[in-house]
Amino acid sequence: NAPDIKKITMKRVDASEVGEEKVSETLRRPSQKSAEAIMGIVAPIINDVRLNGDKALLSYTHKFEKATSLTSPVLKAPYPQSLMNLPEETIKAIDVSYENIRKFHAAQQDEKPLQVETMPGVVCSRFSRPIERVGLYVPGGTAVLPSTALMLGVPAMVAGCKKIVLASPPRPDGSITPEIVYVAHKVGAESIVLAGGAQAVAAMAYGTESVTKVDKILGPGNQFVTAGKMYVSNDTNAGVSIDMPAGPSEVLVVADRDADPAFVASDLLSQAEHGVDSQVVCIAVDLTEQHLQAIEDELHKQAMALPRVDIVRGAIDHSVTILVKDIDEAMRISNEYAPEHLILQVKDAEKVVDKVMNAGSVFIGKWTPESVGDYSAGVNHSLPTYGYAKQYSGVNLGSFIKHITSAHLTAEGLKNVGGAVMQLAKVEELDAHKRAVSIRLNSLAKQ
Ligand code: HSO
Ligand code: ZN
Repeated sequence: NAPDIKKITMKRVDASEVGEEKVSETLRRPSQKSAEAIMGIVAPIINDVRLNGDKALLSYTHKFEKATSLTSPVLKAPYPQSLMNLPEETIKAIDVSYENIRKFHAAQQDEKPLQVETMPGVVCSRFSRPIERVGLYVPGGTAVLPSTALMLGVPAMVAGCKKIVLASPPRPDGSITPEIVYVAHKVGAESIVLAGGAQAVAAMAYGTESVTKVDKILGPGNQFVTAGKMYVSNDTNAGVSIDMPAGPSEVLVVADRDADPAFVASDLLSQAEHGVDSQVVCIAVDLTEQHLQAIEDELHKQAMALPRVDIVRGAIDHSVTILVKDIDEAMRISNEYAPEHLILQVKDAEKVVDKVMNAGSVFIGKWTPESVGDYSAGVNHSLPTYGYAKQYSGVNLGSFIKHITSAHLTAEGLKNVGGAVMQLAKVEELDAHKRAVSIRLNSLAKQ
């Protein structure tokens, strides 16, 4: 085949020429196959695993992962050292990342239960407890992702979840990459489910003979995993929740005249190499034609040297550079797009953070590539995509805990608040509610 020599370049849209509406139209995410459309495929798989357990789970792994020699769908801790043999540099890198992620998530712990006396003698509190059993999905596919195992496993461990179950599709020989086994070992995961797709989700949602049933399933995945998560979270018989809706990964880079073209290009490409469906946006703030050209040249040059250049081509094909006049306009567009990752390569980047209203995670200044957040800085890389940064947070310590509230009244407290309660119960015509108060107030009156 002749090499693809077409220049790798992003289309340009000048916001002052086309107007706001056209800009938002350009930034509309490619429409996803709706989860409903693939429900028809995943529903029978999920039901099969729910009804037939391990046998069904294994048969899908034989079929979809081609791991036909696999005889047990689960690897239980303690994991043999032979499954975690890794080069020293990789162990060190995992250890450094683990420690930074641990520190940042441990700091998210509530220091002490919150307590407020709303009226004399009426004390309201809130305290947290870990979700007992969590299932963490680590995708297979075009890249091995031990970093995702860290991003999910470390906060689960810090939160104190009693049972951490990892799931990841095995390789055709039935094995799992040693990096993932090592992370499972470090975070204290009780088992690794050797399965992918909706079948892995179903196994964790309902449990099988050898897979532990969990209370919440987290982690990114392809459309089958996502549809599977939605399906089981809607089934009240499963009693399982999920982290957030998922879509393809994306980055938005805001660059002004301070930005280094080579740095900007490298950030755009590090997202583009994730998948052909990745979306990459550059907002150019008052850049000269020469500066824009320099970014484009760098993008092409760096892309051509990448092993995943074909994936990059696919992603860059539907990506865009938007030209704007000033930083306020840039941030208006960014907030409307609500990117999973927002990179600020602008002068006084720290000050611009005040203007960020919607984003999964922000990377501030020229020395902060997104890659550091993907792996080792300490922030989480499981983030809301597809515009869901408008209402969802990324995975954090709170994703693994519940808040429980409590009220504690003294006799004086009940006297103070009882009148309001009885009046509202009267309005709602719920007499038993009213009586639960009056019966006590009467008893107090007799004392
Ligand atoms: N950028 C991806 C996470 C990742 N990058 C994993 C490298 N490995 C989505 O946030
Ligand atoms: Zn990444």
